[in-house]
Amino acid sequence: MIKSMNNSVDIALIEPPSSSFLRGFPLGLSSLAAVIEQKTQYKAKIIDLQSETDWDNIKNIVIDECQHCGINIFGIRALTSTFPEVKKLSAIIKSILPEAVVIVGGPHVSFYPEICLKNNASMDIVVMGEGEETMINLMHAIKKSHNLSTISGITYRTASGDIVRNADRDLLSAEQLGKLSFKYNQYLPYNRYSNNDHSAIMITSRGCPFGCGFCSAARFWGNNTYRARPMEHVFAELEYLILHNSIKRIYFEDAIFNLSKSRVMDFCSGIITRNRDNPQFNFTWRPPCRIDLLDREMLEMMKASGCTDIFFGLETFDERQLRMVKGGGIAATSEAYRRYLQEVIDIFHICKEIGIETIAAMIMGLPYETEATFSTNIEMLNTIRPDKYAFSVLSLYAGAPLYYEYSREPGFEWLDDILSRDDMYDLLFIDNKAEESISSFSVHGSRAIKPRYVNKDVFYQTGMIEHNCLKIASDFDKYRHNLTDFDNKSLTMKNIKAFHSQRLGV
Ligand code: B12
Ligand code: SF4
Repeated sequence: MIKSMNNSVDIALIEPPSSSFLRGFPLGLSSLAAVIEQKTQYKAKIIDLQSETDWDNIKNIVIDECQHCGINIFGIRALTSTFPEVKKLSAIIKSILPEAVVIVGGPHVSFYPEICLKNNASMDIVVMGEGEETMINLMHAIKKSHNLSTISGITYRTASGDIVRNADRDLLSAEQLGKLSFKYNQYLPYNRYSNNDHSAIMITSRGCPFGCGFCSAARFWGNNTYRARPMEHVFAELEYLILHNSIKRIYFEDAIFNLSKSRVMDFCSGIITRNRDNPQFNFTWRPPCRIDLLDREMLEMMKASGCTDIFFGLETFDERQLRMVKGGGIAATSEAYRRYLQEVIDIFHICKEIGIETIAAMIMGLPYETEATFSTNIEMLNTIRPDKYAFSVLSLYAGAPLYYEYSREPGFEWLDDILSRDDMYDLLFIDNKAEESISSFSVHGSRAIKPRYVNKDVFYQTGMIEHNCLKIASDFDKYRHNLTDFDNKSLTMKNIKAFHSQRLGV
């Protein structure tokens, strides 16, 4: 068991290296650091390695923390995309300090904690789901060499090597969320992440009730439940950011921001009133919204309170795909589907009219994808003309309903131990029947499709380029006749690749 050392920092919380070009303020680790310091006598620090690519350097950082700072407890955040780095990092920690305790948490490990520990000897404890309360108990137990058997929310390796999964932990109530500290600036300076626009990210709620097929966040945050922080707590954080940390722009990162109309209206009027009382309380903001829960009144209030743009997860406009993957019954019947499309058109129209920019996020490669579904999407994008758009290729994340559907297929295993990121995409094509034709995925169930080339090089670069969606449509038309084996029945991966290769010149 771990020795208790008299060091000034007791735990290093690490955001691992990330190959994604998206990097941001580690809110989750900050919340853990804050709660550890608020509710225990222990000290935490955050090490952000998101942009670090040099593993010698990373090793030196770990050596420094272990040998010079005397830290012997490490907590690492694991996403699916960063899991290979998490493994490498935990192995390095153990090679330098074999008696270190390595705790992992976050969306990737939470759903399969036993397998994660079984396959990774350098990891000692998995924290499942929401981490704050669990970390408080865990810090006390580790520091005092107590038994871990009574700590809910963890899976751990015993001294004899057994892997034990304890009971899940109850979620924090909305009231408890309202007591969490948000003074994160002491761990990492906001301006390190603010891209010259003096921005910060913030979350006003946890969870979402909709359970869309591709989404793991809804299950991660408590099986499709939703908890909103008390409004006064949200405003206390906003005041801290705007008035005390010179933040001028907020990106809200809630799973769903506009679940309740009255909450959105209260939020907007709260901003307007505070700004009237103190003109320094002035900022612009961008929320993620579900389009079917918006109306003109809300949009006008949002605009009046500084909302400049909205991120819409639209994903697809195809009726069958919407019915299958998008929660909320928006395509439960053909009539509902038609109403939904009209709603989308109306909301985009209102946004344009009142001057809110729109960002449309689409998913490529959902079950039943064909050239026809892709064309439907392009057509609709041409109708609504978002200011920006993003196409991503479907990723299968543990926790997402589609993941479980896929996992019922014969031959499916949780393969992460033997996978590098590259292998993962190959192995998802395990029977390879689906490799060429997206439409054949529907025949074989809801397959994961995330071909290497699409994810790593092509779609990401293309999809996130922010320009008018007409561009992609016209490019598609321009290149499609060059695609020799386009069979007009299915949009093949090969063709998508060819299309984007030509377009990007790669
Ligand atoms: C904000 C956000 C971002 C931001 C900031 C990320 C950051 N560094 O924190 C940006 C835009 C940069 C981003 C980027 C990406 N993101 Co993101 N992001 C989110 C989002 C919307 C909120 C995350 C958040 O801050 N939540 C609030 C905090 C409090 O929660 P948390 O970080 O999860 O931490 C809690 C628990 O997970 C747990 N915990 C987490 N880590 C640890 C570690 C230990 C030791 C312990 C004990 C506990 C613990 O305790 C914390 C407190 O309760 C989530 C969706 C969601 N609503 O959860 C997606 C999400 C996390 N992102 C996701 C993805 C895929 C990505 C990208 C890979 C996207 C891409 N294709 O490039 C990149 C990867 C970036 C990276 N560094 O690796 C997925 C991850 C799915 C998965 N299984 O891996 C999610 C779940 C969204 C989804 N699609 O379902 N993201
Ligand atoms: S995609 Fe959005 S609306 Fe659907 S379950 Fe996830 S967070 Fe909720």
